[in-house]
Amino acid sequence: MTDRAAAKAALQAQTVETPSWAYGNSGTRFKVFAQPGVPRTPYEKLDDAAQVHARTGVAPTVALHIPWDRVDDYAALAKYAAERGLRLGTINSNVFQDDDYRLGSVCHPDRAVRRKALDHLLECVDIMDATGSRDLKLWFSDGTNYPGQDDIRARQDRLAEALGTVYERLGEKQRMLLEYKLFEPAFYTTDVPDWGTAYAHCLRLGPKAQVVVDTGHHAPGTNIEFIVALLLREGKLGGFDFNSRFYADDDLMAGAADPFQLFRIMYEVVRGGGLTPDVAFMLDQCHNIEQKIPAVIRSVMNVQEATAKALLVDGDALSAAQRAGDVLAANAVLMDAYNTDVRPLLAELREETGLDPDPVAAYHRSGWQQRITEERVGGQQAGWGA
Ligand code: LRH
Ligand code: MN
Ligand code: MN
Repeated sequence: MTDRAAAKAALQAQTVETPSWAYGNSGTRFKVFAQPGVPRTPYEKLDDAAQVHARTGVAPTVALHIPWDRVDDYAALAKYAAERGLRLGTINSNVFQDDDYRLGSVCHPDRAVRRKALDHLLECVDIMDATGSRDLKLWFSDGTNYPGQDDIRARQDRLAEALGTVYERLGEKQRMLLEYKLFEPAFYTTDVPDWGTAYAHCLRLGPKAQVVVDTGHHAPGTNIEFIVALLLREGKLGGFDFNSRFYADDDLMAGAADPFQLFRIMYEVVRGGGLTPDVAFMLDQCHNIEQKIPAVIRSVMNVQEATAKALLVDGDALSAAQRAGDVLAANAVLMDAYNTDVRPLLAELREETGLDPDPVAAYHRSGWQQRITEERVGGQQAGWGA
């Protein structure tokens, strides 16, 4: 038996963090398509994020990317967010967009470049102090393009040294989330290419270091839900960067390319007791050709739908079938939940909390898109892809 009321309570408690960069113009290395009404400042990105939260009720935090969201006064930005019912969330560091980082950042062979990268990471912790953010997300584009280019082991030593220094700087309630990615921009070795490497570093560092799973950062065919189950079991799953992909790091809307995979991931989260604030559910995606705010709303809803289905899995029936070795029955229990149309349940939940049951339609009716199209001229690029 599944408990609809318990599922609703869990859905009401789950929050999804939206990324500031999803609201800005973005593209590929071939072309960035500018859209009308796109934010010109981090403040305007918060205005748009507030629309997503107003329609969905479950997106109260916004991730920042430094320096894309650099401002003079972060406490003022946090206050601006609070006035809109939002909080500033994860601080994403950026040590990949400077000429000095051609051979890497914290793994660079030159000590001076490593120091520059480390100083940026430490500055991000200062920013967290000002914004009240809990998490620092670390993704390194570091790697090499050719065999022999640099010493693979020495680069791991340099990485460990930098991570250790950042770890020591963290406050009592702050965490660092280490994000791995198979390849790109480095094409031969990447210094944090997989969950195992991230896990090994985080394990040595201690409990404030956690692994973050970006769903677009694996080889095709990788069983991501297995990684999720394992990290949760080890107490090392810090959060997700949700997005979806058909080929590589496509950064398409979460749940768009493979909703079944998102369900399987969320089932392991539920099964492993990961539906808690200790696991950060973040979006990390770009909307290159589609309208941005409704795309973020749709993505939040996709995460909610996958979570709802995961919560509806009949755990008793599943474990009975598993104990009996009834392969088909066990699979059927999982598929029953996946094939349930959870949209009425989520619509009901929204109505109960005073929201419109259809967040995308409500956004389109709100007039916000027309307003920003008229008022904002010269929207800001999300940060890369120029
Ligand atoms: C790297 C990544 C990482 C960055 C973001 C913009 O591919 O996933 O999380 O911070 O993209
Ligand atoms: Mn990411
Ligand atoms: Mn990515």
